[in-house]
Amino acid sequence: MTQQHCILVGAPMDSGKRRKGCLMGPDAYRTAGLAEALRDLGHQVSDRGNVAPAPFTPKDHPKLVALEETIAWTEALADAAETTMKDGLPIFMGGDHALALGTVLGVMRHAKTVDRPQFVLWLDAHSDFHTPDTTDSGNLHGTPLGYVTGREGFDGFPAVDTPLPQDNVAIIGLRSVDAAERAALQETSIIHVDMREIDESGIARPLAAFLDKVAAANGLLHVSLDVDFLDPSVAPAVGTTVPGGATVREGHLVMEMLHDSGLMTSLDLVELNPFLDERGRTASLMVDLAASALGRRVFDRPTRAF
Ligand code: 6HN
Ligand code: MN
Ligand code: MN
Ligand code: MN
Repeated sequence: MTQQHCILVGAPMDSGKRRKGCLMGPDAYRTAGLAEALRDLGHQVSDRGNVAPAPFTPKDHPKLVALEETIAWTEALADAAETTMKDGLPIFMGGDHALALGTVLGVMRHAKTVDRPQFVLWLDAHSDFHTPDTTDSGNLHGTPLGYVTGREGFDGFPAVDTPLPQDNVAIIGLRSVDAAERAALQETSIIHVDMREIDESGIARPLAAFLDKVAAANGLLHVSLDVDFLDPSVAPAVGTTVPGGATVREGHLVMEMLHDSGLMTSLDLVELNPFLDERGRTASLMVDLAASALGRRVFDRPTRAF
């Protein structure tokens, strides 16, 4: 197996929604043994500690939650992501999903410097395709895919000079899409796979098609894994649970296929709220999924089976 340099980056960001607790995520991953699990697989692992936002001045806003804090985090995480990409495979330990405003922007900047196309795989119950104008909740963790694909309305955020092409994005696991997101998403060429499609065809088929596309383009692949992609019965530690999510095995299969593809170049682990966990089971499951993405397996397979 190819040895990687896995770089753990803590992103204790909690400003993307009202309910607090995701700031404890990075330490929960450390406690659950993320570094050790990856080292056991033969990888070199460094932990660069936690990113912090530059000082910001909070203002009252009629709708949006913690706008200024979220902008400050976006700037800091974009810088951290761009830098870390030069040195290895960053694993961003969240923190809520608003952290992907920054991490995806940073990996996109890096991709530009190495002249390769960036792709994004979004594993989530939600499409996170809102803009600050369309969100009903005011929670900016529902906006990162809108931001990085160049939707308007992100005043005050770093400019997205070269938006992520819609064709380079796949969302898998959908079962909670707001009306405004659905209307906007249906106008795009973003690949969106809902739970019904997964029930009917299996999760491997749409994922394999997307991975083939990334490989054909010699792309970089950022994977953003939201805890609520998984069914709440196995992953309760998240504020936005939606029943009917991915099973433990569906989660592992995605990760195992990602590993076999050799395509993943960066990973977000987001929305873990340890305050809502049951004896660390969600944190441990997320660590196991990350380990599968980095090569943990029962037996070697000679070839891919589809
Ligand atoms: N997440 N669509 C809802 C909203 O508030 O905009 C939920 C967003 C969930 C965010 O999955 O990271
Ligand atoms: Mn999300
Ligand atoms: Mn979600
Ligand atoms: Mn929404």
